[in-house]
Amino acid sequence: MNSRISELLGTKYPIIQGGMAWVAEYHLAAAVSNAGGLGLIGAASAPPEIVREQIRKAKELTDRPFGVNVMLLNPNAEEVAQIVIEEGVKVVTTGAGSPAKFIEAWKAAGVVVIPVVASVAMAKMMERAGADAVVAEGMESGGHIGAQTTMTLVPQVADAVSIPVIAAGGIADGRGIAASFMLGAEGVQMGTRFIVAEESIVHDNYKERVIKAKDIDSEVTGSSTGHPIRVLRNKMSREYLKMEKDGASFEELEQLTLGSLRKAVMDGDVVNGSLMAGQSAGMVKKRQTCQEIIEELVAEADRLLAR
Ligand code: TUI
Repeated sequence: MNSRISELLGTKYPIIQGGMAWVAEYHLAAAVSNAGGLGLIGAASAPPEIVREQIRKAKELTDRPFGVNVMLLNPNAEEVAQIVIEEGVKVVTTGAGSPAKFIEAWKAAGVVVIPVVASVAMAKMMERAGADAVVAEGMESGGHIGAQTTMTLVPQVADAVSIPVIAAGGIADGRGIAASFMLGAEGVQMGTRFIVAEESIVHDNYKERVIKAKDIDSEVTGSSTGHPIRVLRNKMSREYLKMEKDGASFEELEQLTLGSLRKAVMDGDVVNGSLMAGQSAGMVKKRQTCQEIIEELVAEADRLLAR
């Protein structure tokens, strides 16, 4: 599994933990980095000073490299982009838009820049703008998604760019990692499997819902708003989809989901909260420490790749 990605990241393994909103806080990020992967703090819509605090706390828990995911729909993204530089963060990933205007400053500060892309066009644009690698994320992922599947997106992106490609979306075990390498990726990013990690601060109810999830429990809300979000089915998602079908406005839909991810992650409200998770939830069967997860992934992928 050695690749350009582990070299670029300065990690033992080319495995990145997704920068999930509310879920990817410093305990999880540090645990993944200590286990040999790259942990990420998900800045999501957090106030910039909270992101700074999260970075400082992660530094207390690990000497290994970790990163920050900058969510570009966040009105404070510019401030977060600056904090990442001030705090000497090694790696930045971005989501839900184009980070083009930040890349020059990040590169000048020596930050490794890895945009998440959902199309070949975006991957090429990011390579031209100076990105070090891209995460090609398929629509199997949880949260905000594009329209292509991992199986088709990864090889097309790998053919289109010379920088290394990291596969994401639908990967939750060593088989997914081995398959990603076969598709031309040199690393993987995984979110859903880490939701249930022992070090993850996610409420037990949410973790149990992920563990109990079946293959068909995943659905996509928000397609009508231009911001499709993959979640596990519950009362909230059913209400949302019904309102969408009945032609609800963007504002009405926003009102319904306001604070709903926080409700699920922090309060364990798995009925009215938003349970973001990927299609791989059906493959996530048990709680483990990040060390156990990563060791299992690596052993399984190595065995398959050696065959
Ligand atoms: O960013 C994600 N996943 C996320 S962000 C998030 S927080 C959120 N909450 C409410 C509404 C919206 C977001 C939850 N999950 N994944 C990375 C990702 N990026 N997936 C797809 C994309 C993407 C899409 C379009 C990247 C670039 C892009 O470019 C369009 C353009 O031309 O700007």
